[in-house]
Amino acid sequence: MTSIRLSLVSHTNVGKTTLARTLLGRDIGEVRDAPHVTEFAEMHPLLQSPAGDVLELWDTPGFGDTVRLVRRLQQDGSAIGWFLSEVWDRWRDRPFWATQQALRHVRETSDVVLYLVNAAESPEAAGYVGPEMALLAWIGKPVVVLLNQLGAPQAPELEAAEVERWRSRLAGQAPVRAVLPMDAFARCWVQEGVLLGAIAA
Ligand SMILES: Nc1nc2c(ncn2[C@@H]2O[C@H](COP(=O)(O)OP(=O)(O)OP(=O)(O)O)[C@@H](O)[C@H]2O)c(=O)[nH]1
Ligand SMILES: [Mg+2]
Repeated sequence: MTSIRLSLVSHTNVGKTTLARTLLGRDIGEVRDAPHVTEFAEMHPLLQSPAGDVLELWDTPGFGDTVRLVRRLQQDGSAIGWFLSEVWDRWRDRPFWATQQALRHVRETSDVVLYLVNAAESPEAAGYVGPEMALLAWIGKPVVVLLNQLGAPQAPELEAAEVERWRSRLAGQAPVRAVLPMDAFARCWVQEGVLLGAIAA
């Protein structure tokens, strides 16, 4: 029996729990338009084979304040060990506490990271993406980027141009294996099939 562990990871409030609900087809967790709503990494079986193999989907707490964290890591390369072992106060240091939960989860559990971005923002405006990719690169697990919040379906050439903008923004980021449209609200089985193909690769 094999388990493959997929982890939804992103900057806080981008839509991990919402996308988990879409992929699972049921209302797990808590969704709210606020930072740091999800507190702990949580597993939900996405697919199960009769033999007992499981494709696990993990919702995780969102990253926060990674710009400050990465600045510190650039000054001291070994600081990631310090960051992961430090005791952050869950209420006073909420962004760091949640970031630590997410990073520990990825390091200890993930086979594939599904990293969401808010595609309603331009790639240039999403300043958190660079630092968060740097953290994921340090951990070294493969990353599939999902473009969430694309909005209502657009003409195919418009959507392709948008995907291309994000692809070129993310080109050269070491852990990124694929960049795919995957909007939680505009649910589409074709997208889900493409996602499973990317995970299989
Ligand atoms: N328009 C639109 N809104 C979305 C989409 N996905 C999520 N949202 C909204 O974004 C907000 C945050 O969604 P969550 O799923 O709670 O985000 P999260 O990444 O789990 O947040 P944390 O757990 O706090 O890190 C909610 O108000 C959602 O309704 C989407 O695809 N399109
Ligand atoms: Mg959440």
